[in-house]
Amino acid sequence: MSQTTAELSDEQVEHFLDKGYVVLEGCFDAERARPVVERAWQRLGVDPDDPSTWTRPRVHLPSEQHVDAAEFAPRAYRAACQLLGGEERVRTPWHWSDGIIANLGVGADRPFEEPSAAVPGWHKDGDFFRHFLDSPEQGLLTIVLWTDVHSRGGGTFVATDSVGVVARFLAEHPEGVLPDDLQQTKLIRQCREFTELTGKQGDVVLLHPFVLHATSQNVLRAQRLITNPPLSLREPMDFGRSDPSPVERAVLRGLGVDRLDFRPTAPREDVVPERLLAHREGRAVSR
Ligand SMILES: O=C(O)CCC(=O)C(=O)O
Ligand SMILES: [Fe+2]
Repeated sequence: MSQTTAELSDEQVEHFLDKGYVVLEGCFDAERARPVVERAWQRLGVDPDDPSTWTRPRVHLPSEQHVDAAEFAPRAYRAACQLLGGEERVRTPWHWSDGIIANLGVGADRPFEEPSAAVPGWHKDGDFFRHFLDSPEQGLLTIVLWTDVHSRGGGTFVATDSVGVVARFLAEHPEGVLPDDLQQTKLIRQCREFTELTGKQGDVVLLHPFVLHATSQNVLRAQRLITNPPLSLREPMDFGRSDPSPVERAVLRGLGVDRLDFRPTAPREDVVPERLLAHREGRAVSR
């Protein structure tokens, strides 16, 4: 990618390589967010200003409408393309849907637990495919903040040293790993650094697809609406090319090598998760 189109500074790219994520502040304003947020509250069927109506602590709404991120949040779009090695490597358009994930008080009935390997729910995203080290389906993990997200108010927990852990696991399994087999505590127990992602409405967090993360408690019972619009690659990652993307470089760094000739030993495969079956029928998922 040429210098003139680089959205992220060298420092931001280094933060992504080191911690597995980068936060882009103010990618869209309140006015643009309003219709999406108002519709989300309607579809949730609750009064945003009256937490006594929030009977389901966690709801994942199906996607009904979408916008093109390139138009809606061009800085986030450019930054995502940069991390993936350029727009030509990305499956476009990048649709941002209204498949809102609401955390309206998960675990509000018990004291807040700081992020650590001991909290439940750590996972790598991508419940819809067999995972290989070079998988193209989940090019980046992304978090769009549709409301402010406060500390102890449902900010997603992330393990900031998980990219290397997951990279080593996938490198040891060239036959691929099914989604359920990736959600094991064995991986999170190898991680030592954890953080809570907070921010303002309009912020967008771009994360390495190998970052382990977990839903946190929202003991404040604050409004917390996010989406995770996935972004995929046109081709599998290539760890042998002369100009690896920051996402590819993070994998190489995690494995402690400069280049790698990786080849899957089993076919790529789609998996249909219960979440997708429910969403195809227009049902929200609470869990
Ligand atoms: O709700 C959150 O904070 C995280 C959600 C998540 O990681 C997921 O649904 O895959
Ligand atoms: Fe996730």
